[in-house]
Amino acid sequence: MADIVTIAAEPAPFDLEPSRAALVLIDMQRDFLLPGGFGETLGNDVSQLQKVVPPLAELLDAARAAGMLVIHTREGHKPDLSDCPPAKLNRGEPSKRIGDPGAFGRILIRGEYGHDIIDELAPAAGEVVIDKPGKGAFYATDLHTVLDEHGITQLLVTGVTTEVCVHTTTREANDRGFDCVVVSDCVGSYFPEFQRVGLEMIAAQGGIFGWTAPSAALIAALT
Ligand code: TIU
Repeated sequence: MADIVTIAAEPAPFDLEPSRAALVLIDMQRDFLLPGGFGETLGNDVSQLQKVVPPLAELLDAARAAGMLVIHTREGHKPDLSDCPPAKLNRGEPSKRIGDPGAFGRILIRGEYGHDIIDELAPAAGEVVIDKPGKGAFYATDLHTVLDEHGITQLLVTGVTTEVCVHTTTREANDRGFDCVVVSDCVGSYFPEFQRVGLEMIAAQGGIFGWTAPSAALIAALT
């Protein structure tokens, strides 16, 4: 692996150190991307997220070929919902709630088909999968320990949704001392306006909690 590669990023160039960087794919689950899952029960147009899949599959290939650590996360809960606080379970007026039967099994429940990652981005043998009950990937998980064990200091953050789980995870990671590059075409939102502003918020104020860069810049650096 190359030592350090400088990539074009916002708000400033980013010195990528592939041996100390992990590719993080957040919640690329059927329940968020396919009709009938959690995203749709919240009233969202799930087709908005599909455009993330091709560039993210390419970036995943490049990261694997470069030998980078790859980490997948899944948002979801135990079948008895004991790890789902009422504040989350009862929020809003969804057509169905977490744990209800959906098109792909019980919604956001671990072990159900809909809770798992889409086929195009299925974890390879040996890749880390973090099951998380919250929006952030650090809350109630061993993600920080895993990153420390691998000597990781930089995260390439991808997945869905930009303004919810991607933002929460990136903000938490920044507070925990990780340098985060959010990959602009590999994160997706149900709301185009939130996608645009969500990316701008990261790089604003001199990169207040991270950098943003397109996947092409990262793939070029890794290959
Ligand atoms: N609803 C929404 O935008 N997102 C979530 O509920 N979870 C994630 O972002 N993964």
